[in-house]
Amino acid sequence: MRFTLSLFLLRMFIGPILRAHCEQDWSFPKDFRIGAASAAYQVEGGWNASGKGENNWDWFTHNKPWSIADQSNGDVACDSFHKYKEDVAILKDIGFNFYRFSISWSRIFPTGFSNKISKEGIQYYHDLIDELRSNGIEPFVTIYHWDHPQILEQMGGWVNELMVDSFTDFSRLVFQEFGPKVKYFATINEPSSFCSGGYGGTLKAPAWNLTLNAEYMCMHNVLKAHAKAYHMYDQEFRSTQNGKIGIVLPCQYYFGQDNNDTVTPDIAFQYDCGWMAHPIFSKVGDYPKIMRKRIDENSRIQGWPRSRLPTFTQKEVEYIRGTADYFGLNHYTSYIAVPVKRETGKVWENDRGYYQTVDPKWPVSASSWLKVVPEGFGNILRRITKEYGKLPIYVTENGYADHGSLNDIERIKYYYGYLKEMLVAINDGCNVKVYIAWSIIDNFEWQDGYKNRFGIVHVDFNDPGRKRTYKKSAKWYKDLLKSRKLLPVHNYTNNN
Ligand code: PNW
Repeated sequence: MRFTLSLFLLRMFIGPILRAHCEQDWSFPKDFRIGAASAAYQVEGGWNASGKGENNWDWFTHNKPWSIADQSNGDVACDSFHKYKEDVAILKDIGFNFYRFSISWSRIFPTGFSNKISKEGIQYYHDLIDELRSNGIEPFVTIYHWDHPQILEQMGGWVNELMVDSFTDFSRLVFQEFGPKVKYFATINEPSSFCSGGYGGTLKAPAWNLTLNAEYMCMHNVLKAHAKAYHMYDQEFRSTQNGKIGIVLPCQYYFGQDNNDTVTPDIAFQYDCGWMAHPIFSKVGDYPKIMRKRIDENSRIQGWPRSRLPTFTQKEVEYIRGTADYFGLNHYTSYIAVPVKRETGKVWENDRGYYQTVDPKWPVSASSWLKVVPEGFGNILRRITKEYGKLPIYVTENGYADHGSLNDIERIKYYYGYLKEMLVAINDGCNVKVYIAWSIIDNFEWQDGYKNRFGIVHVDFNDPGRKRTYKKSAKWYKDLLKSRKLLPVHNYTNNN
């Protein structure tokens, strides 16, 4: 009894002192800015409000509901179309510096084309931006986060080069209308997610499942569309609006099967990240050499008349190269890249020559693709810096999925681990200037519907009022933003 009591006292009093000494002071640099994110289709709802046109995700979820885990859709979602003031109040109360959100294309161009503009659609974004600014929160606008007018999808979507001009028209309107009040733009969110998931696979709209074919064509047009919007901003808007514009790329980290294999992780980096980043951020531009070589070779062996990986002209290579003021990085998880043996003259497996797996020891999340690997975050920041130089990196998304618990300690642990690795990477010389958490509120998680939740604020999707409730992680962020320091997880594990 005596022994237990003294042990208890020892833990009560000595523990915190010991911990305080062992824990480093993880402060954020002075000019570092922290925000939270969402995307139009995932939060807005109001799918046909105020004359909004039908988009590809409206069509996909209404016509192929079996594609979504809980057969749900974004018709109402978080109802942020009506409740945006509440969202802004939450952002302000937690203390975020940034709000990254996207513009619903078919809310602005209901017919899909730029000759008919919805005044009400535009007004919604003016109201949201004004509300943010009057509360001291910097708006960060993603022009395109996966939803486009369904008519454009019927015409082939991103596989049709027509999309390049359609996207440019949409971007021009966004700059004209919102540019005077918005200093941070991202053209397109995560091209590989919808090119591979939507045109190459079945996970995202339109689920064409044309693997290793349509996804390359999609990316080709995305890169052209991005570059065209960037040049337009440069030539027509930058001098008066003076903002920053870039693109948001998902780059995960690849470890080798063992420490001796440094080659396969490198190849995996080029396929996962370089496919989008090399044409824009490398000194020479164009697709990574390894992709060119392996896909050209596979296409030849398979009897295609030309490579399935399209080619840019030298003029196009130059036009796309350097079209970003920052590197927008979405990072969530890591993988292990395992090489696949190949005989001369045979095809490279998956065009890549490796497959990806995970370490069973990595902690899991509610999303099957998301394992918790904080050191991978530091590694990818250092890898991007090494590969593309010191351009500022904005972490535009990072977050953790569970099933919606308010007591979300695992999410706090995730954020603590990942942010700590980011601070180490900054210390190592990575030029990271912005960090944006995904997501401010629970929302429509694409093919996972409302089953998997990324919010630091809970949303009750059974309540017509879509009540918002802070999770523990929201309180953690509030304390972090006040102190501008990483706060130890153990302070939040008790019921405080
Ligand atoms: C992002 N991966 O998608 C999207 O930008 C968000 O809209 C989405 O809600 C969020 O992450 C969570 O899923 C990703 O496989 C999808 O590594 C897949 C991956 C990463 C990001």
